[in-house]
Amino acid sequence: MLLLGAVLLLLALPGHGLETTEGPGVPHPLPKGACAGWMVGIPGHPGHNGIPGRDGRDGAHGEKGEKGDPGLAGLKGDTGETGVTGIEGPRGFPGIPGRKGEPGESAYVYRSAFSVGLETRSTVPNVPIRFTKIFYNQQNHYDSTTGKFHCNIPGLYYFSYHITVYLQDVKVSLYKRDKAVLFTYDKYQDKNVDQASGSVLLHLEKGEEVWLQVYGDGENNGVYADNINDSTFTGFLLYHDTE
Ligand SMILES: [Ca+2]
Repeated sequence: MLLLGAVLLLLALPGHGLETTEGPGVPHPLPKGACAGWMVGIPGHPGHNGIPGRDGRDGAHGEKGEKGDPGLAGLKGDTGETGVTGIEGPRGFPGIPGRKGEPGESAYVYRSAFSVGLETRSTVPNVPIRFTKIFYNQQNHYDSTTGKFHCNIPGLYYFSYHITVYLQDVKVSLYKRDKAVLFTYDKYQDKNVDQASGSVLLHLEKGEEVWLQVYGDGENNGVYADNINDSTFTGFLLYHDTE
């Protein structure tokens, strides 16, 4: 009976209504009748800017850009390997002939030749036969006044003779430096014309002489010549000495 009497007392207190939250720790709200007469306050100053926020995330990839300008030329490269040899070209045109050369000296220096014949049959034994019909004697190494060939160029010489034999036998010799080195004998046949001949190679030193001579004391002196029969004596240098 006592508890029920307390609740009823509370419900009977004015101004409390249903505000059941009221207790000993909660301030008492101002009475409505007292706020109606207060003035509105001055607005406060704006606050300070805040601290900048953190960086945002990376953006999406952009589109591909345009092609750039060409770069500068690079350095010159190394020389390449030698190529394969090509095919030989066609033959060229003939060149202009060169000038005629000067005459050489040795060509004339080493010439020596003669070829002579008998003009009359009057030959004397034991002396050189004088051949005075000159076929060739350009170097004058044969002396027609003595009938002797005079060596001017040391070397090897070729000599030959062809004798017409008439009326008498013939014995002739080729002489070199007063010595007979070659002999030819032909026996005359009556009422005939014979020939006697001989040839030889001789090495001669400068100054040596060669000639043809009737051998003996005149008993075999049938060496003959006339308009249609010749007796000849020939000689020439084959090789000159090289030293
Ligand atoms: Ca004979």
